[in-house]
Amino acid sequence: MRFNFDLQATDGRARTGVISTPRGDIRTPAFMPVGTAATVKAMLPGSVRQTGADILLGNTYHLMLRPTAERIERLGGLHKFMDWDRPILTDSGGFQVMSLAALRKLTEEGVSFKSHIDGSRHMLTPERSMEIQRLLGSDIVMCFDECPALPADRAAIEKSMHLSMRWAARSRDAFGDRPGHALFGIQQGGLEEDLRAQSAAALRDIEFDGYAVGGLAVGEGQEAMFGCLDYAPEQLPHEKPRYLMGVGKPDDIVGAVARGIDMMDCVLPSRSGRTGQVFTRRGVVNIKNARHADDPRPLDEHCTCPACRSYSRAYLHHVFRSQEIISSMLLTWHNLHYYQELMSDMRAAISQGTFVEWTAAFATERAQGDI
Ligand code: PRF
Ligand code: ZN
Repeated sequence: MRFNFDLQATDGRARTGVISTPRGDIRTPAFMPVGTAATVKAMLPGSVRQTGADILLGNTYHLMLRPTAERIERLGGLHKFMDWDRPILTDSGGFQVMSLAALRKLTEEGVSFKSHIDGSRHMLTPERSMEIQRLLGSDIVMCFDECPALPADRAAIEKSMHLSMRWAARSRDAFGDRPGHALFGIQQGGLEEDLRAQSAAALRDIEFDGYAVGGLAVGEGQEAMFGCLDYAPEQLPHEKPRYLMGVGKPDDIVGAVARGIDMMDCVLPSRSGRTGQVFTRRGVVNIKNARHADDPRPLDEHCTCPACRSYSRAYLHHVFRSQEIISSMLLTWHNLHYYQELMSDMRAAISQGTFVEWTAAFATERAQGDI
């Protein structure tokens, strides 16, 4: 069975469809929970699935350092290792090296660095990243790229983009022909429209199964990011999935979908679950706040997640303050459920041709603030 994207409906620039893979379908627009270290923190895989996730994201950088890709391969691959049998997309490692590793050295060949875990020396190249992602058994493999932090001057962004495009060609060659597995290219070019266009042209020439918009949500702010998303997705092939990497807050996600993005990932719902930040249809709630201490109501009376079905705000406040493990479990579940419901609501609105009305209602409800 082949990897395929079936674009089913569009509404303005927003799109809905299905990516089919041998490990199951991915309904788009799709949100991918982050399972960096072979776990979505505080959640069992079956629970992640119950929130509505079709696909998880894993990380080359973390897994190559611990427990190593070779060990995961010996143990039967990442899906078996973590007990998630649906699709997994893996990021290629370059972005995480730049944000987490020490003593990084960037050359034409790749990046050498010291592990943030034990200081050991490693090298990532396009070829090694492809090998690691193959050993893991990743269904959607990302090209090895470099993502400059913004703001950066145009010359630096241009140079980095060209390096990423040479690495994209090497990634394609090293990936080879692997039926049922997909390789996605990653567009770079900062906030420069012409560099984004050059990057898109280079990637289209190489030919990928899907295309990511990289290099955004790196400090430029929402307005600048949306400014770039007004043209960047349109520069990429219409008939292939478009993935915006590392985004974002609920309103970032809605704005990205409105501009033609099909896939996203972000640590925000899971990480916020562990820090007491809760996403609801009426905005963000901090469960630590004393105003919840006596509140018998659920976080969100319409939400059907276990945190809302069975527990009061008072209980969630108590277990958070007491640093009980169940606090991370319940709040992560709620946040992931909220994100997946957001995606399924958008898919339905796009199918029905009511996406503009849906986004207006989304904004109105959030403007009301918490109950
Ligand atoms: N490249 C890769 N991974 C990423 C990014 C990127 O540009 C970003 C940028 N938001 C997040 N994760 N490979
Ligand atoms: Zn809930």
